[in-house]
Amino acid sequence: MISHPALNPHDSGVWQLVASIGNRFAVQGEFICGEKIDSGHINATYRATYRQRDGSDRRYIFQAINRNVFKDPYAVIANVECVTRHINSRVLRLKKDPRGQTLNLFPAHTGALWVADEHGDVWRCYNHIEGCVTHDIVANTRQAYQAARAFGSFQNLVSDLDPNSITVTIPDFHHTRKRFARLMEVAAADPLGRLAGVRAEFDFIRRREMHTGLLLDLVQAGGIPIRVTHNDTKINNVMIDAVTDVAVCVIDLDTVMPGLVLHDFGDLVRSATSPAAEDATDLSKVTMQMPMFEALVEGYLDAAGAFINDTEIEHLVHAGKLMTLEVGIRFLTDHLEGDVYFKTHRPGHNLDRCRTQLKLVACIEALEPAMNAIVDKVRRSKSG
Ligand code: GN1
Ligand code: MG
Repeated sequence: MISHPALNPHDSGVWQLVASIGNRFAVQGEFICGEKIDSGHINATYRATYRQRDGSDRRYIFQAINRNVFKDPYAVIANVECVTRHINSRVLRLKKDPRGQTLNLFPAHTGALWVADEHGDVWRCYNHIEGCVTHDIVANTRQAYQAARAFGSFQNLVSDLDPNSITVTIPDFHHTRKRFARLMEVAAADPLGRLAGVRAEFDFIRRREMHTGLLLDLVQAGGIPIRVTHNDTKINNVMIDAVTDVAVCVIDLDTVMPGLVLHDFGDLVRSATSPAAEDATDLSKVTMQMPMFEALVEGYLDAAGAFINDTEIEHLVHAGKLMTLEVGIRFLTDHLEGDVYFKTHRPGHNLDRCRTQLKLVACIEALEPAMNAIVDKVRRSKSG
């Protein structure tokens, strides 16, 4: 369900909408144009261009927070503020950032970092990261390496932030065991009678219940720590320089919460190793590309080497399988519930998405020993 029926992308009122939201933020210049950005399954996102006094153009992102997903949008904004402020101060100190290409929230005229509109939607404004693109599918190993390094550096930059300073905005977001249990509940109720059509997918998931608790048990046993993590490290959540393929910064910080770095790495494996789209219908195109996986491990360990522990490294492959399974579970649950969580663009969209995930899980299972051998090789090359 999209929580913004008034914001239909085909609505000719897009410009007026963007201009009127923009008016309420402290952005400089004269409004030139606005457009909807159709990326992401959750929020409504717009880009606006403002002409400056010197004739140059400056762009901003306005985003309405999906209230169905984020019950407390103000807590989301507070988390984002905390993390961007922390990262910006560290980036300025450590790395220098001459182009100012980090994510920043812009204040409203009220001084707050948000604007609430007449529909009750809560908006925020970010600078637009210039010269960059996002990729739904990784085109080459350089992009995979760069994306993994970017998320590893992000984790590194927030590694000295107290997890208690971040609010849990979606409880149990990556509690895979609970995600599994929820699917079982919804399947038992089968509110729309869709279960009969998804028996194969449902049984595939059911046979893998034993995987859902392994990392949770390791946390309980003290083997892996809770850190501040991104929690939505899908490949299109990293801005990549359009010319050089260098990753410039990670975006979509809404799900930053206390969590496991393995979930972040696992979601990269899920989203950056297959050459097929997440909603592809030709499942023969969904494969695990080992060179992409190797590039992810390289990039990730180059950045995360500073803080990651051995148990975490030993579970990188498991994490990839787990996150792919978890998202498959979530897509199937949403399909059975009537597509109430993820935005969909066609009937059966969530089921198609679920099928690509399960196909990728099967590919990972077939290659698990080889993938673990790659992790070992890369790890040895870094310590040697
Ligand atoms: C959603 O917003 P987006 O499209 O980056 C979802 C992720 C899923 C992803 C699947 C808050 O991410 O958890 O992994 O779709 N975000 C939320 O593509 O649920
Ligand atoms: Mg998101």
